[in-house]
Amino acid sequence: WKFVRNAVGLFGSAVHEGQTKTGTELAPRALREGGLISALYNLGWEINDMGDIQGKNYRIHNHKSQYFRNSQQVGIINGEINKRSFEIAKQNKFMLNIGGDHGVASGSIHGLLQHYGDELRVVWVDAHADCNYELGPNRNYHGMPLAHLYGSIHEPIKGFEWLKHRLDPKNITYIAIRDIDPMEREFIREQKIVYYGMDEIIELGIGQVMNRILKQFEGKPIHVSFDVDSIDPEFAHGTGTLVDGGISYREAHYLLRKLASSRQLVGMDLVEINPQLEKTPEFREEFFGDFQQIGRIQGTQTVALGIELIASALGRT
Ligand code: NNH
Ligand code: MN
Ligand code: MN
Ligand code: MN
Repeated sequence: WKFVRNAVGLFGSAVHEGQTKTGTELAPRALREGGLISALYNLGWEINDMGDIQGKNYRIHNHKSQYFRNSQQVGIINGEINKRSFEIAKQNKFMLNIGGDHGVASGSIHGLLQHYGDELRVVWVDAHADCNYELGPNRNYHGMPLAHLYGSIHEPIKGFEWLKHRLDPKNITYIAIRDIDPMEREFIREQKIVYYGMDEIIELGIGQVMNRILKQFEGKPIHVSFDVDSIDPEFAHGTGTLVDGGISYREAHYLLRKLASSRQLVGMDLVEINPQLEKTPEFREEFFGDFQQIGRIQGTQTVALGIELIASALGRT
């Protein structure tokens, strides 16, 4: 695999249909308005901005969901995401997918699998394992995209006809998982999936965790799927499924910088930012004073954090 290190292809996935709260569809716009593009430009990247995929344009009337909520709509949207992701990877550019709920990751990762094949490795940074199948506990697709990619969902689902490639569970590692459903727990154990939950992060330290991951994935193209709920709610409050006891601001940036400096990072999803769930305007105003370090970032705490996380993944030191 070859890769042009200074070119990024990006698009927003303005989607909330993978779960029940509205607001995640606002994140791509909020990140753009907050100064994302100039932050990347200032890091020296050539930027191919493909615009946003609007989930609302794919609404299906009178359709019965199969398996999970909004299944056909989510399938069609992910088909679009898949196309863009593949397009970007084919040009050997960095694939940046700005969500949206985490359901958008089956499309983006599938596009990379189409280009990189079995070489692709995935680092999934999340409080959750997102590999529920059958009915799962909630029938929300954002808790299921990995089950789809692992091949655990056998039923053909309308809208997902494009989904062909599989992600071997050997080629993924989880970081920061701490709210795992019984079915997921069993799958992780059975498949011997490598994971670094909060206990492992405390015991080894994030430095050793990253050393191990980079050794495990040596020489391979790596995609990071970053769910902001991996981070402790203290630093990332604007997201729909808060789980206490997450990784810190420092650990999050460190791990992304470490992936960036491996020179193997070829893609990123940044998902689950929900600007609607952020704290009061007073809090925002107070908070924004602290965000002068990269360009002119504006927005809520979590939006500003999101821009910084992307910058770290793209080589900010
Ligand atoms: N595991 C739960 C479910 O399947 C929650 C998933 N929520 C997430 N995933 N935010 O990252 O619905
Ligand atoms: Mn997730
Ligand atoms: Mn999550
Ligand atoms: Mn749960």
